[in-house]
Amino acid sequence: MNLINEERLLGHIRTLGQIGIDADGRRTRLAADDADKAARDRLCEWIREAGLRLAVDTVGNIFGIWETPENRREKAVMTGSHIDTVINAGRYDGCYGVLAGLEVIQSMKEAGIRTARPLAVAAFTNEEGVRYAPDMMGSLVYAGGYAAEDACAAVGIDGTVLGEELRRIGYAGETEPGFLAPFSFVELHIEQGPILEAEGYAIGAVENLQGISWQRITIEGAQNHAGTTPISYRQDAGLAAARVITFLRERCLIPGSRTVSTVGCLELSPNAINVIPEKAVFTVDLRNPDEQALQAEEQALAAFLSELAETDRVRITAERLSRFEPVLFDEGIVRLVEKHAARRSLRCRRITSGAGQDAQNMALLCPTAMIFSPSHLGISHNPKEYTADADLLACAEVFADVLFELAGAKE
Ligand code: HGY
Ligand code: MN
Ligand code: MN
Repeated sequence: MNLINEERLLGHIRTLGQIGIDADGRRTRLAADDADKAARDRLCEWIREAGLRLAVDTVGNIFGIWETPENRREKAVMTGSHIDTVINAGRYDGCYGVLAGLEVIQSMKEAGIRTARPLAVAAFTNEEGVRYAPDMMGSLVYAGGYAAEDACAAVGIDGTVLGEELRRIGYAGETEPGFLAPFSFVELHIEQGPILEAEGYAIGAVENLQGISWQRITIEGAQNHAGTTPISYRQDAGLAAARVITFLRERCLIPGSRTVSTVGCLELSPNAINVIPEKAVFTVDLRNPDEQALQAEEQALAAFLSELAETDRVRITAERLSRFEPVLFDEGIVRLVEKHAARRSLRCRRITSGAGQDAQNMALLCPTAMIFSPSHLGISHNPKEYTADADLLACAEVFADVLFELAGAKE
């Protein structure tokens, strides 16, 4: 049985993908900014059109809920993801999962299917964490891992406060986070990596997710003249930052290492061509599927920083921005994904999520797993992010089958 309205799903992905395109043609919807508001408004319209109950919680998480008098006392089968983006983003990251979840629920409702459990789709606030840390914030609050007050007090990279921004855009909801107790949670997402396509798989059954460590490092040296200052006199914050960046890459290249690390933000001041930088502020994103190995990476970096402070005569401080341990997903749901993929003759492999996901927080509450669709050339967090319509739809059908079975649905 094919449950979804293919044209409607693809149309929603296209429409949402057009929201937040700036003057330079870059798609950017940072948490609680005006573009995020526009996307939220559009999603809420679609939730209402689907005839679902709309709810917004105190940290702006949006929910579309389908419940009947017969099943409303049961725990809900939940799905969801995010519609906020990184800077200059693709159109599928997060949005695919939210819109496919809405589509499956709406199609079940329209087909007169009866379910033993309510179904709900969520769009979680600030999954990307670009404007406010930590990332995966809305689902972390929902799962009880972070206080709503702390989330609302978060100060952004632009000096704004999340709670005020949510009020400004009209998404500081009344509902308490965690109001819906989930029976299970399944998130559909693009892989954002190259494996499925490169190995010829149509779908991924995500069995685990790697740990993430985010820090902001500040290095303070001495501002001085680029021409007159002898090398031996220099306390060069820019050079010290460069040494950290190369150190991080060397750690990843150690044979057998599964660590990936990224310095995505870097600011030098005073940022003038002929002035030795007095200050470097940059972010470090460290990831590893094994918790002990991730801790070892954090310790190795800390040791390197204290040695560097000595050798380069600079002052170094590190601030933790967010930290998530690796997560194992629910074996039962992973097997469900494999079963329905096989029934649809789709080549499926088990896979690790390299990206952080809202599902990793929902796993704190209930049996949880994810489904990946292939990403062309593994490109993501980039406007060239692409998944063929046929792949989007095939994975959405398996996703529908899994939700159908978890919800105890009857035609
Ligand atoms: O950073 C991540 O892994 C995700 O895109 N939030
Ligand atoms: Mn995502
Ligand atoms: Mn992302």
